[in-house]
Amino acid sequence: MRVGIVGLPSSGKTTLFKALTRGTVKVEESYGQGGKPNIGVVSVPDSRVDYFVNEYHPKKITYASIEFIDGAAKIATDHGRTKFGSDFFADVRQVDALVHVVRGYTGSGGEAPTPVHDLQTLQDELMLADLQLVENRIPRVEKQLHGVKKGAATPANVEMELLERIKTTLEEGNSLKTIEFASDEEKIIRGYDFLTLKRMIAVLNISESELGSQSEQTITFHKACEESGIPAIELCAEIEMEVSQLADEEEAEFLQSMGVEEPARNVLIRACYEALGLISFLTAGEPEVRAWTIHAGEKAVDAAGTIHSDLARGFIRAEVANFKDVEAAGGWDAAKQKGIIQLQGKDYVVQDGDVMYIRFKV
Ligand SMILES: Nc1nc2c(ncn2[C@@H]2O[C@H](COP(=O)(O)OP(=O)(O)OP(=O)(O)O)[C@@H](O)[C@H]2O)c(=O)[nH]1
Ligand SMILES: [Mg+2]
Repeated sequence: MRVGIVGLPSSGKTTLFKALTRGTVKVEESYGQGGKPNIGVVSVPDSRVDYFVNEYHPKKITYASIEFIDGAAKIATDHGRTKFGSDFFADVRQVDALVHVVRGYTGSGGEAPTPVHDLQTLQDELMLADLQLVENRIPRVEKQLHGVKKGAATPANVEMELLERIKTTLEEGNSLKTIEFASDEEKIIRGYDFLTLKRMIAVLNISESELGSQSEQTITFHKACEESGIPAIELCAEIEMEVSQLADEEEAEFLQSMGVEEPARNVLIRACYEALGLISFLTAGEPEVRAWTIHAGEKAVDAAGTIHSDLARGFIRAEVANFKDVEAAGGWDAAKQKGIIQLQGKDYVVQDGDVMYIRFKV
């Protein structure tokens, strides 16, 4: 799963990226035009994995992960107006979701923050980028339409009708999320990687002094996000970055002294996971304790296939218990003795936090 970090210049994207990756990725500080994006893989924090690590002391520990991409800011300033190059979003085209960082602190030149305005500015830019995509595509499909009868249900006609509808929607300033696509249309759409169709999370990057208080600005921002159907969180990227560079124990101590349970980066990582419609199931034993990623709604046989295709092919049954019940029972073996573990067939819909043992035959 890949998540792209977007936002206006100097909103704190790279600072947030450093916090998310805890300094494990070397960051190019001054990439400017034509620079490379920063890419880092981040573990999804999961206390359920930690629980089994304590129980089994496994040889290998694997958390679920998300790849974050901090896009190079290909941006120019033209007569004081920020101009997005046509490839501004090039680095984040092929992502599954976007994190939109919005400046909530006073800029280095004393500029007051305008988060709601900035949120809209970027939304508009995403729409313009999608519009450009459609406008580039239409002439190509038009060529394919030569000699095709109007109204005939050819793929080119279907695509053309769809492109026109998308174009109108965008020109009217509406999100593509407002369109209901038929299943054949959805297939076409998937190939385009429209930005406004991607799931998005907004991050209000507030100043340190605002931490811990719900300021007017934060409340207004949350309201604007809610109206646009965008989940939002606030954090201070600079503090997050500093905290993230501490060793685990130091970090825990620091957070405790601040009265905070966990770093905001963890809240954000999990929010991304959720926004992507992902859940985790767990496998636990001495060789490995691992969280596996599947989409909500997937079945036991899909879960087995995520581990290995042989497990899906030779699937017999799955032993399943949810983590909460395993923990309450005092571990997997205890849960087994108490009869909490159930045998489930191929079609069982896996729940987040299910602990599974797949029985299979090759
Ligand atoms: N006061 C304050 N400054 C911040 C915060 N986060 C980032 N900054 C500062 O804002 C400037 C830009 O931060 P970056 O993380 O480089 O911003 P960016 O969005 O990656 O910028 P571009 O890649 O140039 O678009 C830096 O000088 C940071 O120190 C914050 O939470 N509070
Ligand atoms: Mg940057």
